[in-house]
Amino acid sequence: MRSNDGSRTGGEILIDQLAIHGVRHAFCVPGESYLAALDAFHDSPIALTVCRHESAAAIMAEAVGKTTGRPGICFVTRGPGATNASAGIHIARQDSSPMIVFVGQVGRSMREREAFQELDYRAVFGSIAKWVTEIDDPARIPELVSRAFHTACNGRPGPVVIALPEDMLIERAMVPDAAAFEPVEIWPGLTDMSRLQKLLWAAKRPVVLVGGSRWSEAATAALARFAERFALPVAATFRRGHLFDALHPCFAGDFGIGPNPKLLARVKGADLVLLIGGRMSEMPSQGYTLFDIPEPQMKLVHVHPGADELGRVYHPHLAINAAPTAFCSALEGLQPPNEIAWKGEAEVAHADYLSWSEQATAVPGGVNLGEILVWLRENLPPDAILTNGAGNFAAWIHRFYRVREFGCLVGATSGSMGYGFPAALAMQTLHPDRAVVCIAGDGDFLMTGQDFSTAVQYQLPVIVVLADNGIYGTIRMHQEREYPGRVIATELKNPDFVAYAKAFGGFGVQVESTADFPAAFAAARKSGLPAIVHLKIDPEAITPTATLTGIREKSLAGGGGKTHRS
Ligand SMILES: Cc1ncc(C[n+]2csc(CCOP(=O)(O)OP(=O)(O)O)c2C)c(N)n1
Ligand SMILES: [Mg+2]
Repeated sequence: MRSNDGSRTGGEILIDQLAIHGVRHAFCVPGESYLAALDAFHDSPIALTVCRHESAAAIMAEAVGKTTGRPGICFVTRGPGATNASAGIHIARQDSSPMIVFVGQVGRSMREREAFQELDYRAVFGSIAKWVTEIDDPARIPELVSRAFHTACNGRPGPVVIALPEDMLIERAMVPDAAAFEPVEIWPGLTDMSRLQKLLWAAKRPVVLVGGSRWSEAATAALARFAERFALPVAATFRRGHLFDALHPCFAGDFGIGPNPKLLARVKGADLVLLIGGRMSEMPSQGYTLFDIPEPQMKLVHVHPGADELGRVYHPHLAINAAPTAFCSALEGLQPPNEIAWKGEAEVAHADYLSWSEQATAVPGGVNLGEILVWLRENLPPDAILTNGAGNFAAWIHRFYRVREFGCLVGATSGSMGYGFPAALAMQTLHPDRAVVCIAGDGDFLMTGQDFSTAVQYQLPVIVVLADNGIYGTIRMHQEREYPGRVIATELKNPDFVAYAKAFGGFGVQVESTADFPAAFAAARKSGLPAIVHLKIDPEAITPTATLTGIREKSLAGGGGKTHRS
């Protein structure tokens, strides 16, 4: 209850700051450690979603940060609540997403006694979060929360963790609010842009790679115009397919795990690579084999909002410290050469992409995930949002689905299983009128599948297309490659996923043949409920082009594996 003497509790001051900074949604698992903050939500305009597990709550917040560019907000209790949330915090770090996690803390007078669920958050999250702090004085909440918003968004975005001692949240203070924050734009210098222009004028075989965060719809549109004017092939790095329309005539394809060999050859053969926003980390760099380290064999122009990322792994020929938003708008000022040396290459690259992704490959079993992704790309509206976690099933998404609009593919570049389902819930919360489809593996889904109840509770009609092959397929694939025939700890005994969906109050349908998918999907949509479309996938169909037995036999013929990871 608000008092009328002008003073506010720490909890009230805190939630007021969130509203001022533009927060509309927050995600939590409650704890007695932050009851006073919860109580302040009661009268606030912020919609609070209560979840079943902190990993889901943290992933939902991360997905909001990832797709809006403004910090996603999550509240968790101390100790086990905080450690449960750590997966989402790690994703926000690796994926460069702005996020603020508020964590309960023991009362100030008890600290350092290892009181009930006490943790030293600075130590626990010190190497994951961008900044960790603990607020001791309610009068400093406006200052420190304002800093948290700026820190989460500025430069390379990332997660901030703020611990809230229980007694601090009920203490009263008279303190003015902070002003609303805005992320600080980072513009490239004029010299940067004229050097880039010179490099482009001298190039023979340039390619553009896009990734990272700090993009916007306007930035992707500006990039598309630049690509058209310069006839440049543009590829999207691992799980960043939403940064370039897959049917744009300059789109060269998805550049993640197992890219189109023609695209790989194109990037390897480029004399100029313009890398915008990404870090070119392990997955897109094909295990750090693509560019020589530290001196890339081609001219690398690296555009990144975080100054610390420039020269961290690769020494760029030209380093531009800029956010993709500002950089792409500055691209409008560049002039293409009169004679484009690489004329026609974007068309060839796009044709290579189209033929690589056009038709699903044949796989063993009654259900072909590739054909289902082809059906989805042809039948979902262009603004439908696809989300995914990690597992081999994702290979079919990246190869066959065609992402058309900004924000329409939401995945974890950190490869965190369990990501897709909570991310779908977050997307449906932000966009109640859009179709949201989560493509999940059987292992992947059950890492956060308990929050199916959250979908039902908040009437979020997401559709999970669940590729059930009865194994932790990715690991089994590596196992057969490295230790052929020695299967261990990769087999799964699954629940009846249709009954699972129904037990929670959702809709479930099983698909045993590809031809049955369209009707099953239509029934799921028509139900208006959170739904699971349960695909029975043959475990032999381990990638779009390889079978488990094939991998095992190849490995046995080659002398028993234990060669290398790939
Ligand atoms: C949180 C987490 N734990 C473990 C892993 C290691 N891992 C990567 S893929 C995978 C198996 C995925 O299985 P499933 O979701 O069934 O997909 P499939 O590969 O069978 O298509 C595992 C265990 C991970 N990436 N993330
Ligand atoms: Mg599986």
